[in-house]
Amino acid sequence: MKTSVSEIIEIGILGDERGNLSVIESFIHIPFDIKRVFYIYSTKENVHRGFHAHYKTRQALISVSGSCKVFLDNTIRTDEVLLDAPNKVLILEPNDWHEMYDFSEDCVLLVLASELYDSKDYIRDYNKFLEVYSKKTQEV
Ligand code: T46
Repeated sequence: MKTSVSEIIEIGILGDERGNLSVIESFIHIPFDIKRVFYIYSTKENVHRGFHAHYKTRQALISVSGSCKVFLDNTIRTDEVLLDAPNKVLILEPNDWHEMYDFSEDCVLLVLASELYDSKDYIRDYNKFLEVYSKKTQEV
């Protein structure tokens, strides 16, 4: 388990007179195979989402439109990341407790995930998260 909280990858912007295009390929730009894609949008004012970690799933978060903030906690460190550009990719490891908030009205938060959806992969109780990860994170 890594001990640094946030890993931000800046991907290239392929621009020409028509506008921009950015690309994310498994194992080239992000360190896992993409099995699932979902996106969060039309988020109401003052909404906070997330409040969990995972057992197995690794994820990449990109605000492809607008902006939002992500709070991260890996039991050793906490961090707050502003996702405000479509070429900024936040890698979330399973042991990153995360909360998303301050969504702009036009925010479209794209999430690439390493696993298919499984509700049993979620740790939604903060004390359980500490129990599962505090020792493992310190062992690195
Ligand atoms: C995460 C953050 C960044 C599904 O049925 N399939 C799916 O693939 C997903 C992602 C969700 N759902 C269902 C489960 C809930 O009934 O959609 C509903 C909303 O999901 P949730 O409350 O988990 O949404 P967030 O924004 O709290 O968390 C989501 C992801 O679930 C989670 O993996 O890391 O975005």
